[in-house]
Amino acid sequence: MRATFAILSALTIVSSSLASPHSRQRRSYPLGRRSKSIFISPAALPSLPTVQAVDELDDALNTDNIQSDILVGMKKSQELFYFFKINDAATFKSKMSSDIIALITTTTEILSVDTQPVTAVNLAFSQHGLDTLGVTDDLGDPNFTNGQLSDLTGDLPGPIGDDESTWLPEFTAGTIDGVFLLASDTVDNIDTQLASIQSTLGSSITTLYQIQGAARPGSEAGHEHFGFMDGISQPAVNGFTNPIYPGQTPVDAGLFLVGEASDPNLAARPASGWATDGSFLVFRQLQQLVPEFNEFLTTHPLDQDTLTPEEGSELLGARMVGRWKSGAPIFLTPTQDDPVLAADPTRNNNFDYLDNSTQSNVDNHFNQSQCPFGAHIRKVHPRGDLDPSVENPHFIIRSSIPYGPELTASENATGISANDRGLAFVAYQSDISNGFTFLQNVWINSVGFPFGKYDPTVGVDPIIGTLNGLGAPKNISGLDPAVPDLDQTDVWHDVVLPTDYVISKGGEYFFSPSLNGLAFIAGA
Ligand code: N7H
Repeated sequence: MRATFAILSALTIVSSSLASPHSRQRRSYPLGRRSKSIFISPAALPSLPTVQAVDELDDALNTDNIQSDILVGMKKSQELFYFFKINDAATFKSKMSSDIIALITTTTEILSVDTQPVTAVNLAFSQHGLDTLGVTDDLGDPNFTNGQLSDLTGDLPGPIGDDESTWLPEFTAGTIDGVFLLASDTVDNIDTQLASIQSTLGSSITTLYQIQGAARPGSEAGHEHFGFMDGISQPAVNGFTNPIYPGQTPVDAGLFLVGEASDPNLAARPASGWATDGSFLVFRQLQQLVPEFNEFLTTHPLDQDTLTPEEGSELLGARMVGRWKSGAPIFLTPTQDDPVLAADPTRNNNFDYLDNSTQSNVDNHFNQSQCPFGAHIRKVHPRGDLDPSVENPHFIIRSSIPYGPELTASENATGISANDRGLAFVAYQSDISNGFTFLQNVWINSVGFPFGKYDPTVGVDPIIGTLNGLGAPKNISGLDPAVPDLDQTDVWHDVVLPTDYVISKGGEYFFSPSLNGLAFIAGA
């Protein structure tokens, strides 16, 4: 077990001969340390483990070597994604060695306020970037190698329904070499850190694009722009998650970290091992048409005797997502929100779709009255609808953050978006074709998944699925819980969504190396 580390004072360089196993603590912080966490802390989200709790695990991961964003999830207060091109590989690598690697925040450091820097810094590279830096090893992930743009036209399955016409030119140019992820509690802190990095790297890089993410204000913190609490459900990572909250599925770290237990592509990784403890970072800018989504809900309330039109609209939104806006899962509370349940992370994720205890006379596993087969969270995590051996390889760790302004009064009044807002979507996995692209293509966009046998027209995911091309109407079954005749199949009323409310603006695939991996790249 690793010993507890002492709190280091800012501006102190402690000799590397100290006994603490957490070597990443032993360095200076030119821009200081903080007294308030980088993270928001909505009650609905499970807490992160302490370093001590990780160390108590027999198979504890080397959190000193893993960049800080990979395992922690969606809790950042402010986060900047700074995409850049490398002009001068030799200078860039030299500055990496002399200055940049010392700035990179480790998982150990992010877990305690005492050790968090003022601004957390992570760094990841595209294949184009690794090529530019002279790294010749194949990382064993063809989606990463080809880049996200090639998914639209290439041979490998990419996000079905995606279309270059909605992509930003910054993502279609195919020139992004890397991305810095800067996280803090204020934009000022982030700007200061970015200016320092830019000054260090000088003309060896060019800024290509930046997107500033932020937790939404006040009581909306943790909610994405449609209004739903996000980041509740993450897999439990063996060797890291401690305690495991009820409903979390423990899976081996190799599903997310290259080279760790159960890495599905171990044999294809670089033989020298430098990629170990790195992870593939899928970035997508997903624009959300919030006033249009709200307008659709308002004008199509589910018609239930006991509900007001407002409640009928709220129920429709909840059934599209699978959770109420509060975060309470509709499978546990199908007809009305339960904010107390929502705020309790020991209960708000504790369910699977096999459980029929809430309506003992109905087999809920094959019945959509409690949760539509096509609800977003059931499509992307079908909790018991499939055998765990089939389901578990497709877990991802989501580390997204909302971007863009709050709705204006005029957008509310017109029902038309006048500002760009959405989700800066980030997912980590060790195999993109098992994680992100599998979820998009095989589950989200399959009309018959899950349970086409019981309802052949489940439909695509009502939040992020596309059918018959971008923006085309899509029929979703099971959203209307009006009690069907259970002796028949496919008796569920279809709800027709007239258009897509989430639009891909593009993205890129990156590799977020370990600290050792960054040192290898700097020396390549
Ligand atoms: Fe989703 N939303 O607000 O509707 N997502 N998602 N997602 N998502 C989840 O359980 C949302 C997107 C997953 O384990 C919640 O933490 C929006 C993509 C997965 O039960 C909400 C967008 C992909 C889960 C949303 C978006 C996923 C999940 C419930 C785009 C993968 C965990 C909160 C703008 C390709 C499911 C929670 C589980 C949950 C929303 C995108 C995947 C509210 C708005 C692109 C795996």
